Amino acid sequence: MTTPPFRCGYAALIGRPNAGKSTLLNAILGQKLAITSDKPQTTRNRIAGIHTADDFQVVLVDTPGIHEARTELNRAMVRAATSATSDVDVIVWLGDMVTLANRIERGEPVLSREDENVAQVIERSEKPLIFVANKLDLVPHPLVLPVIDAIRTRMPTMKAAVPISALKGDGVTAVLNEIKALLPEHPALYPKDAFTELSERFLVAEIVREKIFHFTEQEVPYSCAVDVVKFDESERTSRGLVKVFADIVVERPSQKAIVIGKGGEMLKRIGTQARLESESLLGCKVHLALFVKVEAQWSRSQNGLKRVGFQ
Ligand SMILES: Nc1nc2c(ncn2[C@@H]2O[C@H](COP(=O)(O)OP(=O)(O)OP(=O)(O)O)[C@@H](O)[C@H]2O)c(=O)[nH]1
Ligand SMILES: [Mg+2]
Repeated sequence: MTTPPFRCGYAALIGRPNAGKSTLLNAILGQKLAITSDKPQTTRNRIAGIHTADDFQVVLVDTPGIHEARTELNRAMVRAATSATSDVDVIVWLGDMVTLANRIERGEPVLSREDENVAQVIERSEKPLIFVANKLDLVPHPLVLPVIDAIRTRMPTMKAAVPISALKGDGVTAVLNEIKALLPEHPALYPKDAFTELSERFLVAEIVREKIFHFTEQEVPYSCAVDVVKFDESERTSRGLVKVFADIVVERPSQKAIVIGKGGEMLKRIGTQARLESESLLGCKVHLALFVKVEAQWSRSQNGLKRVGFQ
């Protein structure tokens, strides 16, 4: 009996904001890498995670949701998603079944203008496509096939469609099998136990940003950037301690007041939750010091964007 060849390559997770791309990445990795929230436009950068099995390895690239962008920051986010499609072997289009099935129930075309924007980005990439119908736990199952049929009509070269619930982990193995089938024969690019190339510094900044998304409302999370100014590991081996100093950059004094909260209560909440999660990520104690700074209109300036990782 001959063993099947090893396969290895890249797959991009593409879709509208809030479809569950980051949740699926975490479900596949079996641990949290990408931050998630119930608010759209949570992911801002390309987040790559590595999954290795006996006969294949895939680098999964989570991307910001594709949307109609108005600010510099949003345009940079959409560019990050669009450009990710050109560097991969496979595209996984995640659709939120709640919004797609609702359109069927209302007798509207399944794909809205926003979905069409996603379809066009995928079409231009000319990459093999897997459609993933996510949030299956929230929709009546008879609505699944009509949605998949509509996607197949729009994208006739689609290779596979998989209904899943990323949140519950249902169907995740089926997605992996479909991805594997489309990867090139190639030796592994990373060691078996590799999980990501992202720095701990970046991941801690993301954890803080996630807590801001969870605890604040309206425009506040969108106006926040987290900038780790010092990541001090000098006591990591001796005392099992990493000291992180980070700025939360907001755009207006009123937002600063919200992020700090009455008597500093909100900042304390954000800081405590972010510290606990950073400790489990780094596997040691973390001292996390957060400072809130105002930088007017950072999300509209080139300098501000550089700070959050966009050139
Ligand atoms: N019920 C249910 N909720 C889900 C499922 N997958 C994701 N969610 C929820 O949907 C919301 C958005 O999930 P994310 O993973 O942050 O979505 P995303 O596509 O990465 O969003 P952006 O980063 O904003 O583009 C979160 O509240 C998730 O918990 C699912 O299968 N079922
Ligand atoms: Mg995301």
